[in-house]
Amino acid sequence: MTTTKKLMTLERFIHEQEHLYPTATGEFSELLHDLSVAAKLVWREVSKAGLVNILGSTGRTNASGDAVKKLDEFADETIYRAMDYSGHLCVMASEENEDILQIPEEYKSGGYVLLYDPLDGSSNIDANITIGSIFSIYKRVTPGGKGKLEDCLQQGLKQVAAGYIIYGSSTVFVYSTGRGVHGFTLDPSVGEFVLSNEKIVIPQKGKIYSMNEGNYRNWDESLQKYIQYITEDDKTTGRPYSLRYIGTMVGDAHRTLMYGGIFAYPGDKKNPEGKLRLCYECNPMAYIIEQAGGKAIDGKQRILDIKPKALHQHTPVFLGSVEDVNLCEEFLQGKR
Ligand code: AHM
Ligand code: MG
Repeated sequence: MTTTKKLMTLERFIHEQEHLYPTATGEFSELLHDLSVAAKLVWREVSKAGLVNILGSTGRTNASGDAVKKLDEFADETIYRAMDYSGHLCVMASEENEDILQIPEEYKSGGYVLLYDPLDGSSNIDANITIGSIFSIYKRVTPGGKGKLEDCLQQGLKQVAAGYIIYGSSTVFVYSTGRGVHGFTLDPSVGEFVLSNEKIVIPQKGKIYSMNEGNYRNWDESLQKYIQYITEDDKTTGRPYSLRYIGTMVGDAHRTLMYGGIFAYPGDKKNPEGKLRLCYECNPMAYIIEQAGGKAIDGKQRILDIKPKALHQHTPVFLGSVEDVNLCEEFLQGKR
């Protein structure tokens, strides 16, 4: 035997990480394992979407008023069904459902809470463009029995884990349990996620901005000034920035995590709270970005400090490299 390099699957990594938490019961590891199974089932369906009659709208709208695609429904049900039986969760909530999702009567209720966006970027499905699933795990705050809305409406800083699965040119499972951010790429030939990016660190500053500039006219003047500034020519400060926008938060945030820069979905004159949901999209992404050494704010405060009032609440979001978010914040607060 000549090599000592570990073949690090997600399974093994989770198992080895467990030893870092002396009080760990293994419950939490099982949750992450079940999520990875759900991710593979969703990936399998996403990757053959063009082959079977699963594309297109069902004609219904979800709790946030968006058209629901069939793959959204599949992902929503698959994640719920992969997670409902373990006895570790007391309640779930999904972007596709108005109310909290109870654990079926026949299964035990546990100490954790799962919030998820089953298929983010659904408007991109028909064009074969990157989509993803996002998740957030909290400890329950109610004493026992069935979980309640209160368990789901916790500040993002209370997350004990968060992550996403990006179905792109390859499928990558990215997660954090508060000790850095790690990425695992799916090897489809064996159906295993293998460690590809250990301890991901976001660059301090990037050269890319990512926001739907079609909304420019409705943005606040302070944000328009920021865009004018970063698109000016000045090589000494790394300007102009390049614009990249997929329209799938998972994809845009993942690129920002890997390459640095800023991703934002601001509020505007039509939608002061923006489009993205605090509990399903912004909190988990803010957790990942902070864990990787970046920053995530709503323009006035840290995303993770916001106390949610409703499951489907929206919030403006600006996240990415510390220097880029700091600069944007200075503009937003009228300091530049
Ligand atoms: P959804 O597909 O889960 O409904 O998420 C909303 C998506 C985000 O992924 C993305 O950042 C945003 O909507 C894009 O919105 P827009 O088309 O207004 O730029
Ligand atoms: Mg979404």
